[in-house]
Amino acid sequence: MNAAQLKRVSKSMSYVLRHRPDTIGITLDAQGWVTVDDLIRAFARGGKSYTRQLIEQVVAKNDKRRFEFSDDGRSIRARQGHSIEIDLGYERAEPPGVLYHGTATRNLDSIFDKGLNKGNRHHVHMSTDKQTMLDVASRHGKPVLLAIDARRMHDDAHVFYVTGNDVWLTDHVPPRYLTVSD
Ligand code: HQG
Repeated sequence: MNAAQLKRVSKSMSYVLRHRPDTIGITLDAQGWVTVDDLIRAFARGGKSYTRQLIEQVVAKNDKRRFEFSDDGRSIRARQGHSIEIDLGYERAEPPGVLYHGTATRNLDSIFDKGLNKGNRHHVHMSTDKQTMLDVASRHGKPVLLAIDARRMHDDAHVFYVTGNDVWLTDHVPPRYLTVSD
């Protein structure tokens, strides 16, 4: 399977595991899990013959480690990015001093007015990795990197969560903690 094909499988997995499990007739449990067998059967009903081996490949090769298996390997879920109500059990954590968020330049006025909002997602997404955040920003338009004074936010009692893959989450970033980064 080539990279483009794996990406297509990854996208259809993202869609059902983060947003619309109902479209293939599955339900996720409260923590977002579904058994791999149920997922495979549901895809098959819709004409997509994904094997366990293929799904394992997607989980292992995914650039942003979007998916994870349960410890016993029987179930699978998306690690973040849901629009449906899921309790992912993220750990509250003390953030590094500075985090980055990539956005499109056309959003800057609004962001420096209202702060970073979570939009359709459950949290604002940030990372220590500038390049990843620039790549994320490029999906939206001309990219620009924002530095977030996470240390000061933390000191001011804002809550941060970390996922297993250097994605940091918070509810909202007020403008006073933001600067344009190089
Ligand atoms: C912007 C990917 C105007 C925000 C990546 C962003 C990421 C505002 C867009 C993850 C705003 C929302 C998340 C305001 C925020 N005014 N624009 N007040 N506040 N915005 O896609 O952060 O590929 O929902 O800057 O890895 O781009 O899905 O969020 O440009 O970690 O696995 O509104 O998605 O992961 O866009 O991306 P998104 P995002 P996946």
